[in-house]
Amino acid sequence: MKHTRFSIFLAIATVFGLLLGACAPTPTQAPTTAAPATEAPATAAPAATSTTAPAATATTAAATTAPAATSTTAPAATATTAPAASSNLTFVLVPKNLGNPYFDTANAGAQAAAKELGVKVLYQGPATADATQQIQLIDSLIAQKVSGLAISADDMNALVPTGQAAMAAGIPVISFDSAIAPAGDILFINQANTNDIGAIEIKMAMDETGPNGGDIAILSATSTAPNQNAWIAVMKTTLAMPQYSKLKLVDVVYGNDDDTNSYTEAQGLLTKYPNLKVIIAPTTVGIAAAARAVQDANLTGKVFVTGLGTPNQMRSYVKSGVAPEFALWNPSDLGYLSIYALDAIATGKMKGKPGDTFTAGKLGSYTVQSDGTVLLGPPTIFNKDNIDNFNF
Ligand code: RAM
Repeated sequence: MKHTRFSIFLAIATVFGLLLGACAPTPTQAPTTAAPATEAPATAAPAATSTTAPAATATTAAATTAPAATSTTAPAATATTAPAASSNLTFVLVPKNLGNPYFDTANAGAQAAAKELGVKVLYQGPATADATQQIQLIDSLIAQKVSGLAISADDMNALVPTGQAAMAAGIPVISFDSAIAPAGDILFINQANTNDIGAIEIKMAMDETGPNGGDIAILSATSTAPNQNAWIAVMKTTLAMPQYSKLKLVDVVYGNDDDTNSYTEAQGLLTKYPNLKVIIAPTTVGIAAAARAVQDANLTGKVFVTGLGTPNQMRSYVKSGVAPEFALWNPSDLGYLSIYALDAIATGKMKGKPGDTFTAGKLGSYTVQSDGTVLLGPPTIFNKDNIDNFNF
């Protein structure tokens, strides 16, 4: 599937190659805004239109979306502090949402890669982790003829037509962190093996309950988040294994990667399930909010929290015993690797097909796997013994 799709992309890209070269945004032309949340929803291009949008349509879209872009709130400061580019390539790192330290750290790695590669990387995302907002933003970036997109998808399938529209306009699309379905991108930069991430979370929950097990609940991100949903599916399969028969999953709730929502959902779990032993939050936003809720409810030592978090957000909870252990990869490396992969595709160093290899600076060499993914590496488990060795 990816082979065929990419062949089409390449053919179109070749046709528009010179045009793109001539029209590639200079630093001053580069998109300077994000937050499509403030744009009128009516300007959102419907998926069907995006699917077949030729370059000419994209140009038209530029005219219609440009005013909205200039009137929206300024993007993250990083977008304006990107290093001076030595080439005319402008890539955009699109997180699920802005204001999430996890993605800010991914952007720090992306900026380091940009500096090394002599390209410009903008950091623009929706205000909330919402696929409709994310699609509006990406449509605007397509219209502005950016040189490549690295996207953490808010919805696996909803973003396919948008990804296809970008590629039809000669803009390479990769997903990172949270995958677009294969038809909508060239490859996916996966932070760690999906099965490993799901299984580790159940193992950590069992570590926290001890051999007697007990009730556990999951506090996730959004209900459409491709990465969390994949991990939850693995968690459910893992729970069916005999060694976890004493863990009982009583609920799955969604905090939408919003701190306040996540805190409220965690409080709800604590109230609804008096015998709850562990909250597993496979989201850096959710795990920090759940830990705070347990601490505020004076349930430290009675209810434990685990899942995926950043060491800086979780340090105090590890030390107080609210969250004795949790896992994550290095988000900075994820952003760094994503930009190297995108640059390798945009500059023709590789097509991004299974079996293709590329070099990612300090991280070394990577190969695109048969399923169209590039694997960053195994996750790290953090606990009181090692957490002070990490600062992100
Ligand atoms: C949140 C986001 C992100 C996920 C991490 C673990 O920051 O949902 O997509 O990978 O948690």
